[in-house]
Amino acid sequence: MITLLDYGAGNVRSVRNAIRKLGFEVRDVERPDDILSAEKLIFPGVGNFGVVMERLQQKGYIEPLRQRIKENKPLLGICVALQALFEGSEEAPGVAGLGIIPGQIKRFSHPRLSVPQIGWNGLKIHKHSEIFSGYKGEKLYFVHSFYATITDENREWILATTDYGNEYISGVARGNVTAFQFHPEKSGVAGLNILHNFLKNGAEEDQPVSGLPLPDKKPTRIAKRIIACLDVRTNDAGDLVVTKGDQYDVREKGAVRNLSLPVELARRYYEEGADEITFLNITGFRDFPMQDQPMLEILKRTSENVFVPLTIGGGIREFTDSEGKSYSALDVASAYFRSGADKISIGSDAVYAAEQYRHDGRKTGKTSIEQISIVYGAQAVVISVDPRRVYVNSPDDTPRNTIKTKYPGPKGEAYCWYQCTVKGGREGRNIDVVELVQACAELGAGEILLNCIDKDGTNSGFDIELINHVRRAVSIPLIASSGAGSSAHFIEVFAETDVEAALAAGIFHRKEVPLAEVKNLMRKKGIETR
Ligand code: 1PR
Repeated sequence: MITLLDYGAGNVRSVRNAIRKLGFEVRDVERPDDILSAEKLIFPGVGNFGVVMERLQQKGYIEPLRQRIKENKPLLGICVALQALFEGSEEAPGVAGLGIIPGQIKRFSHPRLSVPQIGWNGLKIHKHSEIFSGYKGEKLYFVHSFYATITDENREWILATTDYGNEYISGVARGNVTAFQFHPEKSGVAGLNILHNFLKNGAEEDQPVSGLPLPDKKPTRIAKRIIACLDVRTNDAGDLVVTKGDQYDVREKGAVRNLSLPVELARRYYEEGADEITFLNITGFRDFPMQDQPMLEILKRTSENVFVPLTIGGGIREFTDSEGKSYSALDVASAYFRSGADKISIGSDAVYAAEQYRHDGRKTGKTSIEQISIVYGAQAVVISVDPRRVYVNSPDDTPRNTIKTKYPGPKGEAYCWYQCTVKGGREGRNIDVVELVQACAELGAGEILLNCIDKDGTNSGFDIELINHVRRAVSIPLIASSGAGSSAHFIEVFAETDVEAALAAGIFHRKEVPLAEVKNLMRKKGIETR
């Protein structure tokens, strides 16, 4: 029996699912005493350091946690839970951590690296632990903006370190207490194996583990991610299907294209090695997700078998239902997180939020981006951008941000700007892609999913000009999307732009290009991959 400390932050469902998948039962901490009496305790954490500490405080969990650690009872901390073991964090100045490990949590601030770190990175292991039994050095999934600093005072705690700009602590252990910055429950088979070692054995350190390279001093490198995207909507028969459009038109001979069933397809991509899976409820702007329970159901069922990050978008906005009940965008996002999402993606509502922010010139704290980012952390908020090219003869012809293009417009126009759209490309707005992403990043978004209506479904390659235009504008991670037609297109986008990830839909759905082929070519070309 495994005990889970669910204090209402982030996606705990995945941890629960992973424990069950590994054949163990889970019960929740209901009272502070349960923390002390648990045989094995998992302390997960997603989101803001200050929010986590406040929730622990409110529930009376701080002292029992300290006591449990003092008594050397088995505990596995994940992500912010590792950070909570330290004295404090730049994320919440003045808020005390548990103070078990000397040292502070700092924000990544490397000029050439995007923050948050989102993706698959390696470990340098500093001491033996049973928890790494069977671990062969695979990359594991990290998502965080803050990191634990290495000092002389905390060296005895260091189990593993990772490099992202600088070297930081990615694993700590002493006796039966272990914590990781990465998410074992989201790190595929390698992560599940680490979790299994804890569930099975505990994590007593200093036990010799055969065959483990120790310590590996080569710097670790984050992988470029390959994301499979499932556009989901109800077809005319009322079934929720995976569809795929050409430049956002998903109908063929009048009917919605049906390419597969969402849960089954997501599982296939997990097994084939996708680094992440995204669901976009493409009619979410008109169907309200809290009433569209099938979408939540899809997420719940997918997260039972898929142990890589799941993003879901569509319909995240405030809403009043027919009975007059109001839901905030945060309520909608929370329902998605509780159902197994690691990140949510906002499309139309991000455009309205950015327009409002640019108009007011100040943050109100009320936009969907701000609300969700404050509670779940920037790393959980993706902005899905649906831009379309607008050609002009000269930058002077528009107040928008233009680029000189290698591909002139229909009348030979040498410049273009990218107009943002809402409602799945159905309505163009008076804001360009640079204005949008900058405003969203300032409001607290943690990642940009950059689609391109002109390229979507064309198999002609990513829009490199658009991607570089946006890359120059923001320093949060960027996912290139729309247009992938071959493995070579992924090589091109990673060689010619500085994106962290590339996403495709049609070629994977139609089995034209297997995910493994993309990864193999990346390896051959020396592009870091998982
Ligand atoms: O506005 O917050 O409700 O979110 C709706 C979401 O649905 C947005 O993220 C928007 O991008 C998406 N969406 C709306 N309509 C469509 C459509 O296709 N008719 N799909 C749509 C967007 C784009 C990508 C696609 C890539 C790769 N699809 O997700 O998967 O372009 O395709 P490819 O590799 O086949 O070229 P809200």
